[in-house]
Amino acid sequence: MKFSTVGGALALASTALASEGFHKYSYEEYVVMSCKGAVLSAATFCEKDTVKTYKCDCKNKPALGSWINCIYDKLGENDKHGEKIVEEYCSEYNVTLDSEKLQKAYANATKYIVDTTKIDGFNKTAIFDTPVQYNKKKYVNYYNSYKARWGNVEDTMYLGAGLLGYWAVIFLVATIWNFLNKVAFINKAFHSKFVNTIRSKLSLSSLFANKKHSTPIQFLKVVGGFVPLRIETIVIFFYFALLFIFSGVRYTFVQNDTIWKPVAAQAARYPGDRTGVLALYSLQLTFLFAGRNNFLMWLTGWKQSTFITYHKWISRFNFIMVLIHAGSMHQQSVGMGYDKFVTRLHTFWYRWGIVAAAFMGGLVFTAAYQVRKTFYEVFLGVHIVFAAIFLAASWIHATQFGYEQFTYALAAIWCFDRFVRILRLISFGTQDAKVTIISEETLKVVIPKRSYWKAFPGSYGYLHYLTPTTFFQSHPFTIIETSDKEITFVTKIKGGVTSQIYNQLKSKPGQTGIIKISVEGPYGNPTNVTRYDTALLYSGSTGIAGPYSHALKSVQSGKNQQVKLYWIIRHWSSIDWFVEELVKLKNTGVEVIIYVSQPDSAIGSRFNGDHSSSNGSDSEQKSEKLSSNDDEKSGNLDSLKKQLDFIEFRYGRPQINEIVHNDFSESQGTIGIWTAGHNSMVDDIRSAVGENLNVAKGRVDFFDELQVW
Ligand SMILES: Cc1cc2nc3c(=O)[nH]c(=O)nc-3n(C[C@H](O)[C@H](O)[C@H](O)COP(=O)(O)OP(=O)(O)OC[C@H]3O[C@@H](n4cnc5c(N)ncnc54)[C@H](O)[C@@H]3O)c2cc1C
Ligand SMILES: NC(=O)c1ccc[n+]([C@@H]2O[C@H](COP(=O)([O-])OP(=O)(O)OC[C@H]3O[C@@H](n4cnc5c(N)ncnc54)[C@H](OP(=O)(O)O)[C@@H]3O)[C@@H](O)[C@H]2O)c1
Ligand SMILES: *[C@@H]1O[C@H](CO)[C@@H](O)[C@H](O)[C@H]1NC(C)=O
Ligand SMILES: *[C@@H]1O[C@H](CO)[C@@H](O)[C@H](O)[C@H]1NC(C)=O
Ligand SMILES: *[C@@H]1O[C@H](CO)[C@@H](O)[C@H](O)[C@H]1NC(C)=O
Ligand SMILES: *[C@@H]1O[C@H](CO)[C@@H](O)[C@H](O)[C@H]1NC(C)=O
Ligand SMILES: *[C@H]1O[C@H](CO)[C@@H](O)[C@H](O)[C@H]1NC(C)=O
Repeated sequence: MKFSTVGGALALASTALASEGFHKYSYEEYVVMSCKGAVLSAATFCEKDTVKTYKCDCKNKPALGSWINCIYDKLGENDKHGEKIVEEYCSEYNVTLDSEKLQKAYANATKYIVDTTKIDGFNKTAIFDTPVQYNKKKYVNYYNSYKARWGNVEDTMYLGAGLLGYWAVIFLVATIWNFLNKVAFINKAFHSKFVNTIRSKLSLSSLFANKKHSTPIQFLKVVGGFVPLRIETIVIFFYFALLFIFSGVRYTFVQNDTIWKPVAAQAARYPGDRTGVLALYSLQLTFLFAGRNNFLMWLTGWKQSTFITYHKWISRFNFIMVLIHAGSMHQQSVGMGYDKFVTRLHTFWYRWGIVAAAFMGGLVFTAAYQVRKTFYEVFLGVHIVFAAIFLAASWIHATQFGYEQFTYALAAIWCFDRFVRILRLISFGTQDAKVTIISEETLKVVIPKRSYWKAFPGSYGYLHYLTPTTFFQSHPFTIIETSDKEITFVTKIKGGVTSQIYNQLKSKPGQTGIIKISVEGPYGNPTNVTRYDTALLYSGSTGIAGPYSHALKSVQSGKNQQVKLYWIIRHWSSIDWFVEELVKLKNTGVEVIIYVSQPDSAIGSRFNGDHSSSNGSDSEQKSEKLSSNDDEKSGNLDSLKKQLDFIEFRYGRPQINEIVHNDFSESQGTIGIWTAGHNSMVDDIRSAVGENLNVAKGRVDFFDELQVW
């Protein structure tokens, strides 16, 4: 058989596959297909007959007789399953056959059948008109070749399902744990030395001893990123191992392959098919984990940043898979001759495959930490556009081979997330928010809300400032719900949208403005502060939002529990933007401790002599006045402390390990810890919690509410 025939067969095979989608071949179907080839190797009955078309076999009597003779020989006479397949194949050519007709054809064929090998000088390519015995050696070649090719595809489907199964098991365990934990406080039992050791070495631990998880690592100021927790690393590692193993096992190579004669073409094709389809499976996870409304967050209680971590790593592995796929397929094309490669290069599906791979590479590299850190919005825009192009390109490419269902699923996952996001925005509606710059470092955003829209402590929402230049951006901030009628965000002024709003407001009277906004939320997993005998809330800067909400919840619930709220700030003036909230904790059981790491800093305008004008337009003049006079400052400081006499002030940066150790040893019963703040502070707390588990008298649950991605 010539290359062109192989190529034609291949093209037809892919078209056949495309029209059918994934097709599981039965033993009988392999026999039916192989018999066709084995008969064609013995004699020719029609002009232009090929091994992949069945027109001749369905319409030409001796051809049909020879074919069914082979099939019955392999499957036994009157095998119904084999007959069904023949009937199916022939119905495509509008030839209606049934069991009776086939048996008749068989009976007649056996009367006249000849063995062409016994005919001297038999011309195999000349049209012949008597039924023939099939070529037994060729039958084996055909059978093995089909089996290797389609068996690999079938294996790939199972292996792909296995990849998803790996995650399914993890999610199942996580879900059961999450719900047991919510229904009954089973965790109480888990406070033995053994469990604590596992927790501190495994589930609570950062990957390396440097404690870094929320704090990015960086090499040479160019390469960098966030390091997964140790437990996350294990999950990722085993996934990688599975991909590695699944890409490398269960290949059979066939001597005298009838589909791809050159060994290189065959050897490259199997891994090519394998990695391509495994990537399609794996991509489902990539798309699912990237969303804000991923139902697995709700089931497992894991936070969004955990899923983003997995999203990143799975995507990196996928890119490697796609590179192997592309390389193998290129190798296979070239292996079948340079012409074949050129022909393929001119097909739309080959080209869209290249486009998909290129944009996938673009996605991985433009998502590098340096890009996200410096140009978050650019990264996001590029990520969305590239992902859309990638999806379209892989859709077109996969459709050619009947794998388009995978891309439907990807599109559905993405659209669903967007749809829910829109619903959430509609449910919040647009509101006039009062936005105030306080202490030149924070925007305080107070937003009226409808009463049916309810947040919970620790929840966050994506804020849209509906101004012409910013409406399309959405940034996550932690929700403080102090009453049924409004929510508050305290947002640190950084380089992006927060500084745009800052610039709009800084010259306004009182540095305040009314801005139309919308909020997409609430997101996050509710945690129950009242469930613990002791609640330890460690926060820094604007990270106070979550821990404060938990403290407030504890107060409102009236539960008699020990609550300690730490707030670590750099300057005295930071108190200005949170004082109204803090005052709500006065005369409650909540112990509030504020660390001011730069105690020499100036007092904010709020406590700067004239207490009445906290929101006056003259605040700027006041801040100039601040540090001018030490005596005045100490007077103001005294007055600040007097007004906030329920708060304990401590100077300097705290020793995190020390506070955690002391708090654990002083507290009774079960402990819940919530934390958000500076990245390195949160990393220190995580490590301190792990180290001190045995110091605590009861079970300790740790809720790291800082999310970075
Ligand atoms: C769940 C969650 C809750 C948060 N709660 C608060 C809070 O209560 N108060 C507060 O001050 N900050 C909070 N943040 C951080 C806040 O989202 C970013 O500081 C803010 O998006 C920066 O906006 P920007 O345009 O001014 O920043 P830029 O100067 O453009 O970026 C600064 C950094 O913020 C991060 N960032 C920017 N945009 C996003 C985004 N859309 N999603 C995730 N990260 C982003 C990037 O790492 C970037 O390097 C929270 C973050 C998360 C993920
Ligand atoms: N859920 C969330 O994901 C979420 C919620 C709210 C806020 N945030 C983000 O969290 C961040 C808040 O922190 P920030 O960056 O604005 O903080 P910051 O002002 O830089 O630091 C706050 C205080 O923490 C101290 N501190 C920092 N690291 C410490 C450590 N390892 N041990 C002890 N003290 C330490 C600092 O002391 P020094 O002065 O000595 O450095 C400073 O007093 C913001 O970036 C905000 O956007 C995220
Ligand atoms: C079979 O019949 C259908 C309907 O009559 C027709 O559309 C189709 O083209 C036919 N196929 C072949 C291969 O003749
Ligand atoms: C075999 O048959 C084909 C087609 O009829 C013809 O072109 C070819 O010359 C024949 N070969 C021999 C050796 O007779
Ligand atoms: C039986 O086979 C012979 C030889 O191919 C053919 O001439 C004849 O028409 C066939 N008869 C029937 C009923 O199919
Ligand atoms: C929180 O825990 C307390 C004490 O175990 C319980 O009474 C309360 O119902 C819980 N609240 C929620 C919302 O689960
Ligand atoms: C803010 O200033 C206005 C007038 O400028 C005043 O009416 C209002 O009471 C002040 N608010 C607070 C909280 O001081």
